[in-house]
Parts: sequence; C-alpha cells; structure tokens
Amino acid sequence: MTAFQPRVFSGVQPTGNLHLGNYLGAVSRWVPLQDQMETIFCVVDLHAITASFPEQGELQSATREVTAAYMAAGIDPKKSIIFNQSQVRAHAELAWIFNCVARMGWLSRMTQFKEKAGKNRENASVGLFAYPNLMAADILAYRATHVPVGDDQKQHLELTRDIAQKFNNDFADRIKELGVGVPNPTPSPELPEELYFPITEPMITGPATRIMSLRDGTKKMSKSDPSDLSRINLTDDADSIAKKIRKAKTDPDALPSEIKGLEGRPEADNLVGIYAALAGHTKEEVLKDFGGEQFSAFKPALADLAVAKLAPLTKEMRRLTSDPAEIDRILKDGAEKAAAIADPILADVRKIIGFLDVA
Ligand code: AQP
Repeated sequence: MTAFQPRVFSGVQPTGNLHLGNYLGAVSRWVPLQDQMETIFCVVDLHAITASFPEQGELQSATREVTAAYMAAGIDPKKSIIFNQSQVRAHAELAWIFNCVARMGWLSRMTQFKEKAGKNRENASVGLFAYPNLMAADILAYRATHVPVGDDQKQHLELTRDIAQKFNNDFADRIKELGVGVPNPTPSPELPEELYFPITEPMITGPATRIMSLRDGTKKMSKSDPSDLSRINLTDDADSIAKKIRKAKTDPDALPSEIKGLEGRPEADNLVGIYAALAGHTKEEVLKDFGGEQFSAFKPALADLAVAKLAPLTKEMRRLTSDPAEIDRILKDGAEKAAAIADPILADVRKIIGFLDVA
C-alpha cells in the first residue's frame, strides 16, 4: 500500500432512543460522506454494556432501532457498510491489545469516565474505564482515516491518535520488516517514516457539534438524562416535539441580531444552533431572520421546522422496524463485509506483535 485508503468509521450506542443530538451531531452528517469515500457505520453494542447489562431483548430491539434510524436518515446499505459491533470479533480482540498499549494515566484523564462514573468510581466497571480503548479499536480495526462525531468525543479521538502513534512507534522496526507499513503522509519527528495505523482525523464541524439539554443549556443533550423533556427523541410524535420546544428553558430577552449577542446565553445559543442545523443554515443566517424576535415567536417556528424534518424520519423508522428480518439481513451482510476488512488487519497486528500463529 502506498497510502491509507480514505475511510470513514463512526457509530452510535444502542442504549435507548436516539435523540436530536445524535442525529444532528453525528448521523445526519454521515449521509453526504457516503458519496465521498468508503463509509462504515456501526451500531456499537459492546459499548452498550459498560454501564450495566440491559434486560433480555432490549439490546436486540435497540440495535434494530438504531439501524433503522441510520437508514431512515439516509445511510444506504448499498453505499455504506452497516453492522453491529459484537458480530465482528476484531473489535474485542484489538481492544485487548490496545488495553496493553494505552497507559493508565491517559485513561484516568478522560472526562467522560469521570462524569459517568461520578462519585461511584470504585464501583464502575473496568469496561467503562477502558471504553476509549474499544473506541480506538473500532476505528483502527479498519485503519479508518476520518471519524465524524459530536464534540463530546473529541478527547476519545485524541486518545485514539495517541494509541495509533504509540503502536506505530513501538513496532516501527517490525512494521518495516514485515512490509505492512504505509509511508507517513505527514512526516513529523514524533512518528516513524512508515505507519501501520493512520493518525485519524476527527470531523467535528457545523452548528450542531454539541446540542445541549432543553432544560439546561450548560448540559449536553443525552440519552441518560432522567428528564425526557431535556431531549427530542427521534421516536417523538409531533405533539411531543412541539411541547418540548415550548417548555424549553430560555431567558427573557429577545434574540440578538448578531452572533456575539448569544454569548452568555446558552439556552438561546442552543435553540438557534438547532434551528440552523435543521434548516441547513448558519447561526448568523438564523439571526438575520429572527434577530429582535421574542422566544414566543421563535419557538413555534422552531417546532414547525423540527416536526417537518423529523416526522418523515420517524415514519420511515417505524416502517423499517416493522420488518426486523430485513434489518437483520442488512446487519449480517454488513458484518461479513466489515470482517473482510478487519480480519486481515488483525492478522497483520498479530504478526507485528509476534504471537505464535499455528494456523
Ligand atoms: N448532545 C449531542 N450533541 C451532538 N452530538 C452528540 N452525540 C451525542 N450526544 C450529542 C454524538 O452522537 C454520537 C453517538 O453517541 P452515543 O450515543 O454512542 O454516545 P454518547 O455520546 O454517550 O450519547 P449520549 O446520548 O450522551 O448517551 P449517554 O447518555 O448514554 O451518554 C457521537 O458521535 C456523539 O458525539
């Protein structure tokens, strides 16, 4: 290989209803990439057991639901590989190897672990702590070059880059000897001339990289927030969407006409960002149209837009989930294609490390 093949990898956990943050920050942004490079989209079910084991049956239905959401949003199984993580063994195998590459200190700095473990740190699973190593394995099992995600994943992607860098450095001689390396596209003193793993590029752009809770503009919109009013689920009907936007926390001032007027106003900034992302506009354009308006006028316009954009998606999700056998067929086909890419990469990794291969 003379260069890394441009390849996108991303995923969502099947831990509950997908919300507007997952849609605007991740899934909707994957759609145009399908026509630009090879794309692999995973339902990351191994990540879904790090907090607790779901009830029997829940993982199956949530996995199918997330798959349906991908397709309803425009991910086309003819253009992209769609599969669930647990069906491709390479993820877990590479994650173990990365457990031995990553340093305790690196993982101890991960803010998401601190937030999710909270005060109950001693009782958190080892899986929750090592989650970023599995995420690095998800990406690097395909030697993916680009990863489109929301802003909350930035630190984990930096860790993926650190793991790739350390592996490339630690095994530089072996990679060269085996002839499995790729010339480093951006030569630097920190890296050898040939790399096995690419130094993945995060793709975190646009007005919706971090959608905030509708109840608190300083907290991320999240599946695990106990208040359902804090998020718009992709399964919400038109009335719920309108109600949640009507009840969204705001301040008493009118919308500003310039972007700097949103500073120090997290709730206003969030709603303007949501409008911009749904309409495919910039925040500046939204403020050009709504600057000077009260929330009493802006919120109904936002609710109409959200319903117009999400209702067809919800309808299509319902149609797709009514045929679970077809979803399973797509996931099976995707898993075979994904394994066909990842298995030879894992075979190289085993050789690079030096395991006895008895096959
Ligand atoms: N609020 C958000 N704004 C923008 N992007 C977001 N993402 C998540 N929340 C927002 C992006 O969605 C993708 C999949 O995320 P995930 O569900 O696999 O994990 P998460 O980030 O942990 O999502 P949640 O909703 O916050 O789940 P819980 O409550 O379980 O922690 C990622 O690209 C993520 O950036």
